[in-house]
Amino acid sequence: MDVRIGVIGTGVMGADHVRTLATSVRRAEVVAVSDLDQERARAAVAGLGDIRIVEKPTDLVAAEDVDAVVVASHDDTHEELVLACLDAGKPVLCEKPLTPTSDGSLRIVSAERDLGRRLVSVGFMRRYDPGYVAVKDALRQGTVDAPLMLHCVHRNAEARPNLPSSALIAGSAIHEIDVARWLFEEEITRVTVHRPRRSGRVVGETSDPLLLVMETTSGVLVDVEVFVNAQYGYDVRAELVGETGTLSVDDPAAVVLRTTRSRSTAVVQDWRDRFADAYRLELQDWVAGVAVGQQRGATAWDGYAATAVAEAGIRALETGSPSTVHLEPRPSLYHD
Ligand code: ISE
Repeated sequence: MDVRIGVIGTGVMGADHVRTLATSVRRAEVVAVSDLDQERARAAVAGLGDIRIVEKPTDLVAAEDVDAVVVASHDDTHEELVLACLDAGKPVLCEKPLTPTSDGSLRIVSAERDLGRRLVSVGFMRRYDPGYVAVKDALRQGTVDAPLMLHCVHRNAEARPNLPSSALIAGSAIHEIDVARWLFEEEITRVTVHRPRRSGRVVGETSDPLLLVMETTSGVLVDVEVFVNAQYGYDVRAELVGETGTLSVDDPAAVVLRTTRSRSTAVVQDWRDRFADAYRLELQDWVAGVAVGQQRGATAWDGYAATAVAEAGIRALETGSPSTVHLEPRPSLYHD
């Protein structure tokens, strides 16, 4: 039987998920969507068959014909909606960040621990990107021996005027925070944030770019350049340095153009192009897991830990000093 899905939030990511689920994911059926903006909800389901629009998101969670929920609404709404899914005993895939503060994520972790089973997955889709997966596999096989450093680049073409500088950490670098925890299977303990000279292309007060330096439990150093007004396009790369070699992830460009003494590849415009496969594979794995009663992908604990690291980063940004990550003990529900 198909998994009947309700999607809350039909903005950029939510609309993308509705389309991917409805057209490219096996055993998935989108039955309902909900958005504050009814017009936007209607546009998101247009041409995708019989999908109803539910005004109140909590009604969508409670609906009898909804087996599982995708939460892609504003970050501030995540906690209430994920908790409602836990109350209803329904699996939920929540977009990153799980919540804006670590306290909120911890309340979700506690609710899930009390329930005694994992129903929450967090949309850290890079865990499904074929490039990052290949790096993790190679690392596991010992191809470059022990990891020492991870250099990351995270550039967006442009951001909205006056984006809070904290969003570069909580909204963008949080992907690298999750990638580092997932690759090295250990926690990040300390974060330092440097502010290079501000780009003259930034509209408003945003401190852009930023350079984060993070340390893991075993002493691996992870540096992340976040630059959200880089102008030329979307560019996400990483190079892991091991004891005997390096592993790099770059944009998987489809076509190499050779013409009058030049050789070039295109740069994509945003993350939906760059990570289209990752999003599809993430949704496919989530649906396959729901169908057999298993939680897949990043857990609520991963969401909490990433938010706690982002919080330490924001403190480091504000104070100009290194900041220690505070984590509560990990409940046994998340030990595997
Ligand atoms: C956005 O929300 C994402 O998740 C993208 O992957 C990231 O590159 C972008 O900076 C965020 O705003």
